[in-house]
Amino acid sequence: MKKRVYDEQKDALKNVSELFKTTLNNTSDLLSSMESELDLLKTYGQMNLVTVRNETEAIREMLTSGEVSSRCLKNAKTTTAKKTMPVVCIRGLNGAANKTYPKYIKTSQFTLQREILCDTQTDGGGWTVIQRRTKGDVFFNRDWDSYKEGFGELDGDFWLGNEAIHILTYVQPQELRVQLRSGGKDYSANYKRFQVKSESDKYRLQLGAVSSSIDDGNYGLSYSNGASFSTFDRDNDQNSRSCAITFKSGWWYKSCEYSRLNSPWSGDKLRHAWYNGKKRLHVTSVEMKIRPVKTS
Ligand SMILES: [Ca+2]
Repeated sequence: MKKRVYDEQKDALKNVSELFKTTLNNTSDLLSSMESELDLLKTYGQMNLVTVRNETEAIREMLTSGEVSSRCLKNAKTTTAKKTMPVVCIRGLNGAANKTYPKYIKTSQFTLQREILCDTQTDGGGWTVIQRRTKGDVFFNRDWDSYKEGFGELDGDFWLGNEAIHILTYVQPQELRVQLRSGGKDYSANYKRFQVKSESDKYRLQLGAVSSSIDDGNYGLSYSNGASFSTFDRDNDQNSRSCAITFKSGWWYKSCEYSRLNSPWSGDKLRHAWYNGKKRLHVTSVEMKIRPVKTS
């Protein structure tokens, strides 16, 4: 009898202790999320200040040079309003609470007026997925406007959209991770900086240094550094023909490419979709994801 009571008390204590541990973990996660958001707000505040300063300077120049017109002022104002702070995926939701969060969660993105997909676990999490090819059920040979707006569903294959990617990479410096599966093996290429310029700059790609076994800085996506985006209806490449028509997909082509991760599925793979300097890899799944560069 005594032993039973003792065991029951022991179990009860154990449960309380477990509960306490979970609560502590959750609180710690919440705190680190809040910390990240504070950092973000701080960065955004500084960026806003810079924007206001630059635009004040531009308006002052217009006024003193006599070039001012109501149209110029209106344009300057529209541009500022568009670049408001996006909500981004938060780092640090993994670790001790690995089981609490699924690998992918959707978050409402108010600036972009859509949901975004967050990868909460890969290398510390905090990634916004901008491209995914895993099923092959979404048509990727689309026109300029489709690539601008984005297409597909977050649960399957999709392209987030060049305008959204531009805004996300304009507001804060971002890093890029390309994850691909080839020949039953997983590879990743991490780029220290990733920015997509505005539509007037043809969504030009700017990449930083890479660390990867499948991109040595000359091949893979690195080759596309500085390239404008092209689609079958907008030939912005450096080839006499249209690379987007040849490879049936929108991409950052030069003349033409060492990566084409939006190309059509052929059976169960994207054939020859990545050149690593030695050979062309067939890709059976790919994800491209970005997150703000750590400031500290
Ligand atoms: Ca061309």
